[in-house]
Amino acid sequence: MPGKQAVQTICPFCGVGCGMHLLVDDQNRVAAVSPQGDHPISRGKLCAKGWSTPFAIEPGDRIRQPLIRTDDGFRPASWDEALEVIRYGLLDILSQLGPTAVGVISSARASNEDNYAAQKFARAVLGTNNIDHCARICHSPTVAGLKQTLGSGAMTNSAADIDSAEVLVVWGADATENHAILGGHIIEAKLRGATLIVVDPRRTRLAKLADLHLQVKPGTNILLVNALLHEIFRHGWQNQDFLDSRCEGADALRKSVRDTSPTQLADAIGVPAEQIEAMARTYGQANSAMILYGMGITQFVSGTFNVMALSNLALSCGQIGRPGTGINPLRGQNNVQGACDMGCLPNVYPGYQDVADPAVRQHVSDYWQCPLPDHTGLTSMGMTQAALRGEFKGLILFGEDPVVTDPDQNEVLASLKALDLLVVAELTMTETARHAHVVLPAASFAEKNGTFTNCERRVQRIHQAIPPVGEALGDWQWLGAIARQLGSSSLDWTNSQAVFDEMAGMTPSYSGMSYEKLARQHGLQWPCDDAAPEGTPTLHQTEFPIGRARLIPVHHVDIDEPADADYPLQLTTNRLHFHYGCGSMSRKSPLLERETPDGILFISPEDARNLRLKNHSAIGIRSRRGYLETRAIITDDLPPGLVSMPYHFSEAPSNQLTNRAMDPVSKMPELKVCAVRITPLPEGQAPRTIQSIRASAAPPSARENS
Ligand SMILES: Nc1nc2c(c(=O)[nH]1)N[C@H]1C(S)=C(S)[C@@H](COP(=O)(O)OP(=O)(O)OC[C@H]3O[C@@H](n4cnc5c(=O)[nH]c(N)nc54)[C@H](O)[C@@H]3O)O[C@H]1N2
Ligand SMILES: Nc1nc2c(c(=O)[nH]1)N[C@H]1C(S)=C(S)[C@@H](COP(=O)(O)OP(=O)(O)OC[C@H]3O[C@@H](n4cnc5c(=O)[nH]c(N)nc54)[C@H](O)[C@@H]3O)O[C@H]1N2
Ligand code: SF4
Ligand SMILES: [Mo]
Repeated sequence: MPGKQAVQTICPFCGVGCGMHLLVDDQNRVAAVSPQGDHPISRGKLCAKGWSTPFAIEPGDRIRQPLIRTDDGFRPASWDEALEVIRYGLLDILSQLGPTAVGVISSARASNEDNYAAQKFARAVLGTNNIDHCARICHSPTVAGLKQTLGSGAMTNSAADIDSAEVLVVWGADATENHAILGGHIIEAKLRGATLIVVDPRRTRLAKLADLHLQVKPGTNILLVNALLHEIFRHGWQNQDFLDSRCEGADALRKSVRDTSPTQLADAIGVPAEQIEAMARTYGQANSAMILYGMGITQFVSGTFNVMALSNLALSCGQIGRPGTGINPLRGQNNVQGACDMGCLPNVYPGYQDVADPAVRQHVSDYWQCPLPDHTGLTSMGMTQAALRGEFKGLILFGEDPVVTDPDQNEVLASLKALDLLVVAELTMTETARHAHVVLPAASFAEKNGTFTNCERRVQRIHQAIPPVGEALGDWQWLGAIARQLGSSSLDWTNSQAVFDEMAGMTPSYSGMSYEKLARQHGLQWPCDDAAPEGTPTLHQTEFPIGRARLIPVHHVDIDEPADADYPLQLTTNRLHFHYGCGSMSRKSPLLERETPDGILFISPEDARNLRLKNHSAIGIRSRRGYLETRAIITDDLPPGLVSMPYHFSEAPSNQLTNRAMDPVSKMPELKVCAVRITPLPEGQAPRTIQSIRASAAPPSARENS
């Protein structure tokens, strides 16, 4: 394209990690994108969000310089002044309450370099393991569950395996909406003759194409796995050689599913026994079968057990360690795999090295040349809850919008208000940034160098295409500036390559990687080390990191808040293809924005009839925690009794309603099901935004202040 420069990079939205070029015009703006034709996953394609990248980062409403809170809003400030406010605030809290009262929430949207810097900042500069990020409410049960059963909590296989699998099981994932390019690969696999099985309470697009759709009741995943295992063992479809040579615990597992026959459990699961038997037959007898799973497994109080159940199923049939098989968590954010790998978790250093292990701690302490805290830190919601108890006072948060994306919005707001210091580094003024004491301007992915790690463990380079907007800095850079204010030079790198090299020097699974090697091909899949210098597309081929895989029997756990007389409908939350996360990037695109109205609730024709709703009727929705108003869309994709809302809309945020009851192992809140009551709004009355509902409910004095 004449007058335009094409810079090779990776899509900044989801974990598929599609390859794109940013086309930069002569005024140094990203004018357009084009797909990378030779990219191994995206193969010359992008989804609607990828194509809309220029809108997501455009300079119009970007934060251009630091902002400091005043009585009636924010005032622009210099970096020096903002850093001084942060230094003063942090030192004040540290001197009064010590390092357990401060912490960092980092960003799965930012680079590996940014995330490495964030956890090093928390540990080496602040002296705390209070470091976490959105994986907590996404795939933390995967990290916890697969670590126990396989020794590694990542996708075992690669996206390319979708092309060769004989059977594809899509379990609690809406891949055509949320991993669109992979969703396309799944459709292609179906067209070439693969068998497609979908397990989902909603009739997703893939469910409509599937050979078998098990429309389960929400929260019954373990029952279904155990019924499948019962059937598989009964018919001898298990892979006994694999169980004998590579696993432990097979006998106990087999005993635990003795009384879980499809006929016994069909009613509880909500599908006919014949469907369960058919699924067991297809999966149990497949030569190669690949499980792809998502939030329909993890976002439950039973999240970790759900993941372990899937692991039991794949291991029992020996569907792991070969091409076209595996247990594959579809990691969500563009760099959530990387943010976990970098150790932005309260219990592990980079490469999942345990902070509680004294030998590991000594090693990291020697590498960083500083003392390190010895106890596990708080999770993200652990920090906000400690804030409500007055035990946690200072939070540095970047690239997340918990006011919109964490469960139980009213409690999130109360906890942010309880902080003495909230620093938010963002691209735009998000709902969370509005509550900050200091807002810092962050550079977008187009304005910095670095790496993202996609869902199949592929570490890929992003290249700076344009200068940062205004005075924005990359996240590792402003973190380094705060560290220097606090007298530490431990984040003083000269460029992103230096950050990467330091990280690779302490992260075994990245130890064979360098920017030079990553540039030679389309990235490298970890582990990449002396034993596997070209990376590892398929994990666990000959052994597991823990030697033999562990089969651990798991039993059904009830959902925390079933429907009852007061709140008679179950609400689940999902995503829309055209919007992303809190919406702060995707909703800047007029093309994406025109595809959906502002906030919606999907409801079955039967429930709509009972409530006398028409399509697009205005409704109020109440749960035990909150209330909001929106419009109903009637669809037979949902069964009676279940309604569904996306969570992308800050004016109708489904997280007003959601339940923060947590999985005791991973601390994952139950975002996938809570109980609600719906009332039609009077004829002619439009739904109010949550902001106006809040303003009208506030006492007059509070109204004047807001
Ligand atoms: N367009 C778009 N794409 C995205 C995102 C986005 O916001 N927008 N976000 C990204 C992120 S962060 C993530 S984590 C991924 C998430 O991608 P997905 O995992 O696909 O996310 P969800 O749509 O939240 O939930 C998946 C499915 O779980 C089903 N489900 C609910 N309860 C149950 C149950 O009990 N059992 C089973 N088997 N299924 C159940 C829901 O009906 C839904 O279809 O998407 C990523 N991609
Ligand atoms: N009800 C309900 N709630 C959910 C879910 C659900 O299924 N249901 N899913 C949960 C899941 S899986 C997830 S992952 C979370 C996601 O929750 P969040 O992580 O809060 O959501 P995002 O929209 O990805 O927010 C990322 C922010 O990062 C900013 N950003 C992008 N790039 C950069 C960068 O390089 N630097 C900085 N500093 N900022 C940047 C963007 O402007 C955006 O505002 O939501 C969770 N919430
Ligand atoms: S599938 Fe994901 S990575 Fe690919 S273009 Fe769409 S949002 Fe970007
Ligand atoms: Mo996620």
